[in-house]
Formats: sequence, C-alpha cells, structure tokens
Amino acid sequence: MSRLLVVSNRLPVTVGAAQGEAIVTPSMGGLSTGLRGPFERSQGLWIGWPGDLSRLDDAGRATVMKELQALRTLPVELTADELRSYYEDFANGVLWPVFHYLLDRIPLHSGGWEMYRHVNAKFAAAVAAQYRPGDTIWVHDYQLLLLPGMLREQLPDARIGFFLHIPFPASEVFRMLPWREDVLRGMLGADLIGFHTPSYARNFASAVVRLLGHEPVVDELAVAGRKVRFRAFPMGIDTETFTAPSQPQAGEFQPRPGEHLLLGVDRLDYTKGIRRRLSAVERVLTRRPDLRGKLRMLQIAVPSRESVTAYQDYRRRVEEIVGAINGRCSSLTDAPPIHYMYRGFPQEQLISLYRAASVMLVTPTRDGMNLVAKEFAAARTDGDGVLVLSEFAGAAEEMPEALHINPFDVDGMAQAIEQAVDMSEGERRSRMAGLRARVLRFDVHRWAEDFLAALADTEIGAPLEPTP
Ligand code: ADQ
Repeated sequence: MSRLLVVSNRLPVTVGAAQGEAIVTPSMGGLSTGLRGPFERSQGLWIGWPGDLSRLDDAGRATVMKELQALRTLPVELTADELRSYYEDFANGVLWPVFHYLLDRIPLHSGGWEMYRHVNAKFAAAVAAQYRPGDTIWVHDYQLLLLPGMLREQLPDARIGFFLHIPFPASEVFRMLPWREDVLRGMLGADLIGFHTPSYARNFASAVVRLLGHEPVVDELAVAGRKVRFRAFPMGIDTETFTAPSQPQAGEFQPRPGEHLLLGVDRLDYTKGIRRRLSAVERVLTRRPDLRGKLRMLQIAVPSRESVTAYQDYRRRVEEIVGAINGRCSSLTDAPPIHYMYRGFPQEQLISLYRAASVMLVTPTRDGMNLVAKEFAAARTDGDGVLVLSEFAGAAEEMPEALHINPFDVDGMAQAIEQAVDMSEGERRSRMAGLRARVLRFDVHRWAEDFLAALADTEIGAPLEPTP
C-alpha cells in the first residue's frame, strides 16, 4: 500500500503546556478523522505548521519534537513574519474574500504574494525531503495552492492530489486575482483536483480555458502532456460522533417549555451571514407578535482569525446588532430574544444543542460545504428539527429537503423561519429523514476513500513545463 503524505497548513495537533511541561495533543477535526483509516494503514506522515513553538525552552522543544514524531507528524515551522504575511495577509486577507465573492474586502494594497510563494516553497522542500518513490501526496486547501506545481517540478513522477475546501469562484471573479495564472498552474501540478461540488469544478474548468487556454474533455485536462483530472468529492462528517447518545451533563442547556429554539453555530467569519440571519430573526419578531417571548435565538460564534482586522470589525458589527435587537425586542416580562456566546464549545455540548434546537439556521453568503448543516442532521436521531440552509453553501446541493434561502433576501429568510416554526410534525420528520439518509451514507470516511481511490487510479504523466 502506498504511504500517504498529507500536507495542510496546520498540523492536526495542539501544542500546550500542563504543569510546566510541554505537551502535544491530537486535535480531532473532520479532516483528521476522515483520514485516520488510510493514514494509519499506510503508516502515513502529516506535514504542516505545528503552531507557535517560539516560547518553548530547549527541553520543551525537544519533548514536543519527540511527541510530534511519535504522532507521525512533521512540523514546518514558520516565523512570525512568514505567518503574518503568508497566512493572514495573503491567504486570509486576499484569497479568502476573492474565493467567497466578497470583492469589497480585497485590500487596496494586497500584500503577501511573495511570502505566500516563499512559504509554499518551504512546504515543497519539506515534502520533497520526506518523499519516497511510491508515496501518495495529498495537499489541502487555499493556503497551499502553489504547492502541487512546485512539487511536480521537483518530483515529476509523484502521485499528487489536491483538495480545495472553499468554493472555487466563477471565472469572472477569479480573474480579478492579479496572480490568477500562477495559482491555476500551481493547482494543475496535481494529478487529481477535488472540490466540494460540481459547480466549483465547472468554475475551475472555465477559468483554466479562459486564462490558460486548455480545453477540458469531461473531467480531464491535458496540461503539457500530463493528464489532470478534476471533479467533485463532497465532504461528509464523522457520523459516529454525531449520532452517539448524549451523556446528560450538569448545568446542561434546556429550552423553556413551549419555546421555539433557533440555533446558529459558526466560526465568527464574515462569510457566515450571521448579521443577516439576526436581522431576519428580528423581522420575524416584528411581524409575529404571537411569537414574542416564545422564540429564542441561540448564536454561538467560535473565535477565529482574531488578528485579522476584517474579523475584528465583523465581530464588532455582530455584537452591535445583537445589542440593538435585544434593546428593541426585550420587555420586562420576556427574556432578551438573542442569546449570543463568543467562544468554542466542546463537541458533546454542541451535539446537545443540535438536539435541543427546533430550527437550525445555516445562512452563509458563501461556504465551500458547511459541515454544521450535516452535523445537525446527523445529531437528530429523534428524526425531528428543521434545517434552514443558504443556497450559497455547498451543502445545499446535497440537502434538497432543507428550507433553502437566499441570505441576501432577508425578508425571504424571515418567511422561511416562520415556515420552519409553523411546520407540522409530519413534514418535519419526512424532510429530516431525507436529510439524514444522505448524511449518514456519505460520511467523511467515504469521502477520503473515494478521493484516494480516484487518485490511485490516475495515470502519472510527464512533468509540467517549469513556471516562468
Ligand atoms: P469552516 O469554515 O470552519 O470550514 P464548517 O464546515 O461549518 O466551516 O466547519 C466548522 C466546524 O467547526 C464544524 O465541525 C463545527 O462543529 C465546528 N464549530 C463551529 N462553531 C463551533 C463552536 N462554537 N464550538 C466548537 N466547534 C464549533 C471550511 C470551509 C467549509 C468546509 C470545511 C470542510 O469554509 O465550507 O465545509 O472547511 O471542508
């Protein structure tokens, strides 16, 4: 079996300290869960940034390195400068808004390209140093778009896969990126390129035709004599975790009797449509006085990218709107309708909340997939609950039984929330049954296996012409 080299910006570990000792704990995200099987079976290696190790003393550093090695992870260390410029300024400051169609967020002076290239090259050197003939390399996400091309130059015969976790925008938007050709050439270094949905794959193909002139045949492109395949592999979740019975916990959240609980769970990110969602809830409260005191919105926002200015601004604006709505809609007898928490929650608590909610609101203005929507459906082992889902989330293509909304139409969103609250139990159950059947079948293990099987099946061709 081919050894799997996984490459992602961040290693799936957290380096911390306990009783003065440095410790490394594996962090169980969706990706690491999905890859666990093939990774263990092939005695794989995971290459990525381990987090900031600069505060460790020599002994702590030695312990961390040993533990990272024991977990079969290889750290690519980044200086504070590299991290700021490559990750914050370029990946999150430029690529993230362009790929999510938020063109007004592109900074006037979009810095960081040179450093982005430099850090991708640093990753390429780390991967090439570990590579043994016969290995399979799987590169992840928008932080490493140039890496497949750089690896192809160094390792012409390597089997390389790339998966993009965010949308690939329409070519008309993508071409606004000043480095568009380099980005495409970087991606085309892979033998197989995966996206969450067929529409992202189509957008990618039209960008390639338009900017590089390569015409695809179905899902294949011929690039400098090599065959590059691209197609959709919709990512799923670890269904076992989300279907397991909840353990009752002290102080657990309980909805009040007769209350309709609306739930939002997101990273605090300006693509998640949190402000529009809250406005829609306010509209429901204004239009439906009968629901006042009976409708509560629980919004959980996990802190994210806190050093990026756009995220600080967005957080301030979300908090302003929470305050404004509560100010307008609270009374002496009713509790404030918006219950907002800015922090991460342990997974068991999230699952209890998914189970307590009457309506789950997933309303991003753009989202590659959105796993929260799938986690909610999987967690509803009682077969009840309504999902209100943005048509701009990749998940919408696979979840037709949800109530689809356009987050730019706040009135329409308010109507969908009312429809969800008023929905009969029979309709709720029949929609939920459809959602659950698909989510449980196409889980994250299947996603990883399908991608790796398609990659194993790909012919490896001649090298790319070196990029100028
Ligand atoms: P994200 O933008 O992070 O991922 P999403 O797919 O929804 O979005 O995943 C978020 C994860 O964080 C979920 O597993 C959720 O349970 C967890 N989470 C959210 N809020 C939390 C909280 N308050 N406390 C604890 N955990 C919380 C990117 C892309 C997505 C794509 C994924 C996977 O932007 O579109 O679906 O990668 O490819």
